[in-house]
Amino acid sequence: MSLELVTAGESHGPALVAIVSGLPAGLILDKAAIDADLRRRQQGYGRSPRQRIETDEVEVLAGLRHGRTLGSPLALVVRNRDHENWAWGMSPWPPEGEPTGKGKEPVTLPRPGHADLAGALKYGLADVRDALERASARHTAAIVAAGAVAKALLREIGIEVAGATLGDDLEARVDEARKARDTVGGRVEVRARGVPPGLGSYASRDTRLDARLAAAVMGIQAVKGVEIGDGFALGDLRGSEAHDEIHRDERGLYRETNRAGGIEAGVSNGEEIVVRAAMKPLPTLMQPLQSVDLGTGQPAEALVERSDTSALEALAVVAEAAVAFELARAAREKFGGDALGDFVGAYNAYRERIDWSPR
Ligand code: EPS
Repeated sequence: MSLELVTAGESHGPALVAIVSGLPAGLILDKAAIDADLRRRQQGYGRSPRQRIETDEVEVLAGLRHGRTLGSPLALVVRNRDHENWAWGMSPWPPEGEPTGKGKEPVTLPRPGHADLAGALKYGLADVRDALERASARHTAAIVAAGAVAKALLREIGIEVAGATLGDDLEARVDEARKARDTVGGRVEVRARGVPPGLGSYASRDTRLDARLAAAVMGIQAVKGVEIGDGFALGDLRGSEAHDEIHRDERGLYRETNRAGGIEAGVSNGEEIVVRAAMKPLPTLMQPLQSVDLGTGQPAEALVERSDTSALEALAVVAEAAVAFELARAAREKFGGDALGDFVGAYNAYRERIDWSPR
C-alpha cells in the first residue's frame, strides 16, 4: 500500500488540483485544519499583492463522506480567485470574443532563474507563459493541502511535523531588498517528532528515506539545497565526532546527540527527523537582469511582473507539507492497512516488538 500524490493546475488557471490515493478508509479530516495550513502558506513577510486577491480554501470533490476518508482517491481543489482577471488569457478552451484582461500578450523575455527559457526550449513554446504558469510556486498550495491530509494520518501514530525559517531579521532583509528592487532567499528547517525507527530502507537507493525526503523538498520551487541533520558540516568532522552514540534507559534505545538528523543508512532511527533547505532569491526582479527576446533574438531586459520579494516563510510551510507527505508514504508502506484501525494496529504491534518509545 503506498500513498501517492498527483497535482495539476496553473498559477492563473481556474484552480489547483491534488489527488491523493492510498489513504486508509476511516481517517477523519478537518476542513478548518487544512484551510489553516493554506492560510499559513499565504502569510509571511515579503509576499506579493497576489496574496490579497487569494483566500485559499480547500474543496473536496471525491474520496470523503461526512468528513471520513473512503479509501478511494481523495480529490482536493483550491480555486484561483485571480483567474477572473485572466479569464481570456488563461482560458482552458479557445477563448471567445476580443482579448481582454491579463495574459493577452505573449511573454518572450525569459527571466534568469525561472523556468521561462528552459520551458520554452524544451516544449517549443512561442509564449513563455505556457511554461511559467505551471512552474509558478502557486503550485505549492496543492502540496500544502495534500500535506495537511498526510499530517492527519501521521497524527494517528503520534508523529508531528513542523517547519520554521532559520536565521534572524528576515523583515530587515526583505525591506532592504524591496527598496533595491531585488529579492531574497534564505533557509528553512523541518522537524518531525515521534517517527519510529524503521521507515524507509537501505535495500535500494530509491527506498532510502533520506533520498526520498531530499527529493520531496528539492521538488519545491526555488529550493537549491537540502541537508539531513548536520548534512554538509559532517563532511568536516571525524567519525568519533560525527556519529550519535547509542544508549538505553527504561523507555528503550535512544541517542543523546542527533547529528544524523534521525536517519541512518536511509532508515529512520527513532530520533527527530531534521531536514534543512536553502531557497534561492526569487527570479522575478523589478530591476531586471539581462536576457534575450526570444521573438527577435536581440538582447533585452527580462520580464518584470508582480511577484514576491521573499517567500521564505511560505517555504517553511510547504517543506513541512512535503516532508509530512513523504513520511506518511513511508508509514503506509510499513504499516499498510485498508482501514485506519488496521494501520494503527500494525503500528502498535510493531511498537511492542521493538525496544523504542517516542520521546
Ligand atoms: C510566482 C509569482 C507570483 C507569486 C506566486 C509565485 O505570482 P503572481 O505573478 O500571480 O503575483 O505570487 O505565488 C503565488 C501566487 C502563491 O500563492 O504562492 C512565481 O513566479 O513562482
